[in-house]
Amino acid sequence: MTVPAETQLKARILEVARAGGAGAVRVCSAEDDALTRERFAAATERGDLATWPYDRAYAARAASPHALLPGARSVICIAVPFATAELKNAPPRAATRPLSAKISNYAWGADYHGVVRRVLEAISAELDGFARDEVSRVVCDTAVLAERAFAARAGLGWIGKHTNLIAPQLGSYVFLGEVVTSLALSPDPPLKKTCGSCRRCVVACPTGALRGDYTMDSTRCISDLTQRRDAIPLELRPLIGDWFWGCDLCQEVCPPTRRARATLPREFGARTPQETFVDLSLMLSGSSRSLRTRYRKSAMGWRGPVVLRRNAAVGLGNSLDRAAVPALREALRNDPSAVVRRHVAWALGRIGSPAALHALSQAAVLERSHDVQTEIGFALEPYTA
Ligand code: B12
Ligand code: SF4
Ligand code: SF4
Repeated sequence: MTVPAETQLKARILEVARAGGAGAVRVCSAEDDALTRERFAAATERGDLATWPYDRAYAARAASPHALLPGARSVICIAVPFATAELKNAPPRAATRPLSAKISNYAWGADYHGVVRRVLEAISAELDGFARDEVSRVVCDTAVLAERAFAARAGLGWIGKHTNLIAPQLGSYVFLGEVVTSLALSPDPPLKKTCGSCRRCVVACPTGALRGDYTMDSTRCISDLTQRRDAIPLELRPLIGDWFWGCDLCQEVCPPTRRARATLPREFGARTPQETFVDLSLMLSGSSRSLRTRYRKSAMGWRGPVVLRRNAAVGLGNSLDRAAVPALREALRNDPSAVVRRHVAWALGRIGSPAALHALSQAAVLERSHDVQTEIGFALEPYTA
């Protein structure tokens, strides 16, 4: 490609990306990334990603854009900011809704996948139009690619000790997306930046998931715990605190992210304070059909209604509020999912009021699931010694 043609194409890519909401766009080569392959494989071998179906073969694919598009030569990486300024004049959540829990700000408002994908498809159309052929493939979240690693290679930002990519001026509250293309575009250089001696995120993480060496044990991360499909390990449930979905703590304390927080893209920002938390009793009593309809278009919907009700049970347990007992008692009797009833039993045990213990003792007689019976036993144990 001639230099003027490339300059023109890159200018056009930048234009459509910015028009769609991207805050930064950079390019890197699509060559396999051996360091990423090894780091990714090491993470799977340590067990950091035990809740995900990742292994050494997956790591090799994630480090190779060619696996997505044979003949790939470049990767165009974009960052779409979603930092949302604090909602001004919002009453404190606890004052208005005591039995509620927080949603991580990446899941407020519209599901980001659609928004990021639209920008990527606009870039892809420019590339295909330029080449008069299909020369590109879009990637956001679900395709097998180590997105942070390629974004860092393109100099879109650097990977912080909280493992998120931090983009200069935008911070880490950015979604990433890529267009892999067989066109050869001149690459941008990576940044020469690290976190230096800062360790704020490591200190702020309540579960000890961050090691401080730019790696994390995802199985301890609240974001993972609230998204996994099966039972949440008993010892980690109290550490989830009042998070219902995802967690922002390591990014809230991150200096470059804090500085960038003033950015307010409308597409993701919560429109009302009610979008930033959930009413736990209502969530727990929601039917699968109503929850599916309500959360279909949000980033919280993809794991389905059982996970939402399970998280509600954990939040109610962590509230330690006796007002949660009627909703929990009802769910212990009637929720169709054994996974949900297990967490409900735990929550009642954690609250430990006479009404909560009575509900557990009644359920011990009627419950048919072995797993739920075991949880009821654990929940009653401290009170029967
Ligand atoms: C699985 C997954 C998760 C898992 C595991 C996260 C993890 N850290 O691995 C869980 C559920 C925990 C998770 C949580 C979140 N996620 Co997530 N997640 C993914 C997903 C689908 C795959 C990530 C993956 O492959 N992880 C495996 C690890 C080994 O790979 P990696 O993260 O790329 O790590 C690389 C670097 O850390 C580097 N590395 C390793 N060691 C070292 C050492 C040094 C010195 C250095 C510099 C680098 C380095 O090499 C690794 C291999 O590539 C990606 C989308 C994608 N396809 O990439 C989104 C993605 C990473 N998630 C994203 C987001 C927004 C989140 C949350 C912020 C959501 C929330 N608020 O709850 C949290 C952040 C939690 C956190 N502190 O990381 C964004 C990240 C945006 C950004 N700015 O970085 C992504 C890119 C989705 C997107 N398209 O925007 N996520
Ligand atoms: S998202 Fe929360 S739990 Fe996960 S690493 Fe960050 S602070 Fe820790
Ligand atoms: S809080 Fe500090 S150590 Fe953690 S990612 Fe941000 S700059 Fe890096």
